[in-house]
Amino acid sequence: MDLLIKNGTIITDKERFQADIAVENGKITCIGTNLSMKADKTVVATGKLVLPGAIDAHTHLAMPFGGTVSADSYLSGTRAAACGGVTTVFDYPIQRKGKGILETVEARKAICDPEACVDYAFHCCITDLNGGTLLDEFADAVAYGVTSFKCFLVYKKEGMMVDDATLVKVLLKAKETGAITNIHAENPDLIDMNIEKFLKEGKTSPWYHYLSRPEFVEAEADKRAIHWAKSVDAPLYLVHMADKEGLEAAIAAKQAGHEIYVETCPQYLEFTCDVYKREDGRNFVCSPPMKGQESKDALWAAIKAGTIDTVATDHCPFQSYEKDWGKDNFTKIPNGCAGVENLYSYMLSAANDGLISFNRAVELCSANPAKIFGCTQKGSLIPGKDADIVIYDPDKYVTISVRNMHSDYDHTIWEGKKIHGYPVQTYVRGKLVYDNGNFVGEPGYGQFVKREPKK
Ligand code: DUC
Ligand code: ZN
Ligand code: ZN
Repeated sequence: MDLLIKNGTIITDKERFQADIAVENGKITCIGTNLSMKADKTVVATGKLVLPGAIDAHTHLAMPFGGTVSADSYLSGTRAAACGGVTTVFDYPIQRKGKGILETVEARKAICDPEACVDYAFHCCITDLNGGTLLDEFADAVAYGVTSFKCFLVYKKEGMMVDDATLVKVLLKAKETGAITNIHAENPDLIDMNIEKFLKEGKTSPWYHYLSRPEFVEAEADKRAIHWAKSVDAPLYLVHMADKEGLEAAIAAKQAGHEIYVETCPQYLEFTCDVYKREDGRNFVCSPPMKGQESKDALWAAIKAGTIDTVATDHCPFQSYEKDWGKDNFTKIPNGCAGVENLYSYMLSAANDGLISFNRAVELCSANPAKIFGCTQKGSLIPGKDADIVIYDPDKYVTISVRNMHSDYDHTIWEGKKIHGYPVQTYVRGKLVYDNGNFVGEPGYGQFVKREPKK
């Protein structure tokens, strides 16, 4: 046996029990009480929780965007992930006009593979169907292990937006091939109209980033995406939901029996649009922006009620000097914030403080993303699965600071946030990658997760 974790409290999405876990060749081989086999390494987890590693289903590493490239490489982003108890990250390669899906994915994989410190998977963003020929590549992409595609309903000027016909074609082809379509929903025409108006009026502070993309701008696009998914009976995953009206529409569609999943992010659970009035408001600029208190309350209610399916981060940090490009014009601020290292501890802290159960935190951050996206070896602690394991100290207090994070960015929106309980060790397929504040993993250890299509 390679590893024996003794006497921890095991938490899955459904259960809580005291047991030992045995690991060999990267897999969980046995879970039981008083396991006595010989192991190369024994870890005593008395008083600690033992959890499945988190899956951050939404990151943008080394992403060319906003006139620059996001500040975390595959190396630093996955190093930070390991230190936050995230054992798999999903990244979003962007297929550009004239390019193929596998061509796009393989180019990113070539960069990611030697750098990844945790396991990784790809959703592929589709921006152009290349006259329809790209649709013929979906089945190959699915066979390769990329079983989700993404459409942006925004970012027209950036050449990433798709029109409704393209969206419907993607929805249908994804359904036919056992894949799922992810959507970034905001209405681009309304955003452009608002931006033009505000800039003409000299309204250039980050507050106008929010006012150019308020609640109803997201809600319209959410509802449009839901409408098309329902109309063609295709599965849909709404990324980074931040508004109450869209959330209610998604929940209504789910409850009517449609296969619709909702993701939100810690920043929408923690902050409101008031952050854009702060002196450092530009650091919080991301899209969609944080919304008002009513939306925040609705998101928490859905987290508690079980109607949100996943929490992921949209991790896309930029350095301060890049955020400063927008000091006098909010449209020049690169969109995105840090989060991958904070995801699991944030949701587990909410559990520790009694807002949700630990089972629910595990469901949102690990079990559900594994199920929705076909990571059959991930997301739970049972014999036969990958030994992606987090040992968590519920009594440890950590105050987040850029100084104790493990990314390459120079500031974080989470600065000063107090976290109750914290991961003390992270294992990826049985290998220790994080130990009590320190990264102890290895670039290149992380593997591509070949995912299974829907049946
Ligand atoms: N939103 C962001 O804020 N950053 C990256 C991409 C996105 O959609
Ligand atoms: Zn997005
Ligand atoms: Zn994103």
